[in-house]
Amino acid sequence: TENIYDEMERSYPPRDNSCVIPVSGSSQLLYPEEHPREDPVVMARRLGILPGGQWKPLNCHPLFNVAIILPYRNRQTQLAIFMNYIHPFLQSQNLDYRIFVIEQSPMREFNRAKLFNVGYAEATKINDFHCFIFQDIDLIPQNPDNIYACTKMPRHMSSSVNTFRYNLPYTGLFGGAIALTRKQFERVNGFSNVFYGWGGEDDDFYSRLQSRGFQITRFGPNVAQYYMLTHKKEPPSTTRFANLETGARRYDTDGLSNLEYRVLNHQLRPLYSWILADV
Ligand code: NGS
Repeated sequence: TENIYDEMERSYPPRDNSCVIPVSGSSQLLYPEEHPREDPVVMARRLGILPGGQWKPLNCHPLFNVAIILPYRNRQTQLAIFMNYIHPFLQSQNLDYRIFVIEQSPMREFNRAKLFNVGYAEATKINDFHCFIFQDIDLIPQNPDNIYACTKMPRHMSSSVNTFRYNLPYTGLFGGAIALTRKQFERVNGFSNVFYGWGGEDDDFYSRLQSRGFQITRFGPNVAQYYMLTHKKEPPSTTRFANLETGARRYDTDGLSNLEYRVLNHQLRPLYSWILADV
């Protein structure tokens, strides 16, 4: 696991008293059920989390500055389980982080990719984040060595999920949880905005990366283990294949470059920054 550290793209230059990321090398998996649920206000106070779900270590200089972007609609229990679990997990890695939940207003079909773009745009207004984790709230990282920070290459983080019996279903899968630096994300113009409904947006994003010459990286299957919280499957969108086929024409014009949305509401909640957006 020591070479994982060499693959990381630091947000801050190393200096005296830089934080270290403890690498356990342990294969002991964590499960969300084993984390006793705590009231969010109590947890924030106990762990020193600032309003809006921000934290950084105070006894050393963090090496990584990370925004975690979570698209959301209608999954209250999963959100609570995720937050209860993820803060101690991130703190154990000594990251300087902030969590954003981007909720889509009820009007249209869910657009995961566009919500990622919105989260990126809103986070960037607040702070000069160096690294972005884009991920679903139903995915729980099970190995504390799965560092929630960026690598030199865009990284597919959730390559080993329990529902696939910890196997990668196909090489080009770039869904679930991914990590990109601000530079990498800007280079591909973010995600496409046209993928309403389930499926395809992650495949389109993978093609964007390939078209710009990016190699992607993954940590080993024992490090990249995730536990998926169960829910019923969404019906796949009927337009996803057509959007994928014509995707390449839109890489430069569809994404961060033409992003339009309305923020309907926002709050600094104890464990995360909440943004309600009409997309
Ligand atoms: C592909 C989807 C992806 C999706 C992946 C895994 O078929 O968006 O399955 O889905 N692509 C298309 O529909 C074109 S999963 O089995 O995790 O539900 O991420």
